[in-house]
Order: sequence, then C-alpha cells, then structure tokens
Amino acid sequence: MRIVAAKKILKANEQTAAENRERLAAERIYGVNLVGSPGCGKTTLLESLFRRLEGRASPAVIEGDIAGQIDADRMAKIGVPVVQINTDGMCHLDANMIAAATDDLDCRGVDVLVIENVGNLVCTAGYDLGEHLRIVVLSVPEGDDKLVKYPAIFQRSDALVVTKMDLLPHTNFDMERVTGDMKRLAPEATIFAVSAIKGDGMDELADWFVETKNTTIRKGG
Ligand SMILES: Nc1nc2c(ncn2[C@@H]2O[C@H](COP(=O)(O)OP(=O)(O)OP(=O)(O)O)[C@@H](O)[C@H]2O)c(=O)[nH]1
Ligand SMILES: [Mg+2]
Repeated sequence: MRIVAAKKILKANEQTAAENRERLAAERIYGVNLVGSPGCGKTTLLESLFRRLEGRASPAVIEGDIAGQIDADRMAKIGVPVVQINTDGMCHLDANMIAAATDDLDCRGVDVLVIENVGNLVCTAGYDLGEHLRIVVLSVPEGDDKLVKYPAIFQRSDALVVTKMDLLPHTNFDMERVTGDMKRLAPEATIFAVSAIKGDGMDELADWFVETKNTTIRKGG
C-alpha cells in the first residue's frame, strides 16, 4: 500500500511539473533547476553568471532552503526578483512549491527563472519541477568520485558545472575522471569547468546559457 502511495505522489508531481513547464513556456520564460550539494557554490555561481547576462537575459530566482533567507537576500542585493521557499526540513523542492512561488514572483520582463534547489545530491534527483534545463553543480573540494556514488542526479541533468576550479592545485581532484563519468552517465550533457570567484570559464558558461535559453524560447519551450 505504501508503495502505491509513493507512486501516486510522484505521478501528481509529474502532472504539476508539466503544468509549470507549459505556464513558463506560455509566458516565454526559460526554467532552470540548479542542483548540487550544500555549499558546492550554487548561489555564488548565480551571482557570477548574472553579472555576465546583462543585456542578454532578465533572470528571476526561486531559492529553496530548509530554513532562512540568506540566499534570497544575496539575490535581492544584486537586484534580482526573488522568492524564498523554506521547506521546513524537506530535502528537495517539488512542483507544487514552484507553482505557488511563481504566483508570488513579479515576472514582468523576466525571461529566465532559475530555481536554486535545496543543497542535496539525492532527493532532488527524483522531482521534476517543470524546468526546461537541469544543471548540476559539483565543486572540486567535494571530490571526483561523486558521479559514481550519486549517479541519478548526474544522469538526469542537461549540464554539469564543475566549480571552484581555483582550488584544483590543493586537491587530488581528477577532472578527466569526472568528464569520463559524465559522458558515460549523460552523453548529451554539456560540461563546464569554472571558478565563480575568479571568473575562469564563466564567459563560456554565460554564452552557452544565453544560446540555449534563446533556442528554447524560440521553439516555444
Ligand atoms: N574558492 C572558491 N570558493 C567558492 C567558489 N564558489 C563558491 N565558493 C565558496 O563556497 C562557499 C559556499 O558557496 P555558496 O554559493 O553559498 O554555496 P551553495 O551551493 O549556494 O550553498 P547552499 O545554498 O547552502 O547549498 C562560500 O564560502 C563561497 O564563497 C569558487 O569558485 N571558488
Ligand atoms: Mg545557495
């Protein structure tokens, strides 16, 4: 019986996610789900990316955290419209939360909605939020074995951003191993290596981001 209930919840989530995707497409907004471990550098990546999108994209953000509004404050500080969701203990966002948060967001003039998911490599993998693109972030200090240990999240992502590359000389992180594992898990995914703090690789990431956004919006989602 409990297995049936879990399947029903996931099915209901899929339905709401499909509605979210259609709604975003109708409003010509590109939806992005940003996932990765706690502290891997998701918010810092957004700060660095958004600086490079000026004149080419108008982002809004939904921040997902168990508690607090630190990340929403960081987005507000750089002038990005933002809504904070507190999951109150839940380890991932779901499509219903996104539907409610989108109602609260002023999306006038916005053409990109980035959803920063709760920091987690496990629970976030199973929940479609209605995004068009899923980006998984892995930071150098987490280690190069994470794709083998947590395959689902990498398998279900359209792009991998390896960040904190400035820390590479201080670790035994093997970028070739990560690239090989990602190609095996998600052959179609695009891979980037960046330092959000120093800026290395960020221009390439921003150019690709704008290109995929424009292509998706032109196609109608
Ligand atoms: N050296 C270095 N540090 C970074 C980089 N990006 C982020 N950091 C640091 O990593 C820490 C966590 O960064 P956040 O951007 O808050 O990470 P997050 O993934 O948003 O964290 P949660 O939202 O709590 O899951 C901060 O101290 C950042 O300054 C980077 O490219 N290089
Ligand atoms: Mg964050």
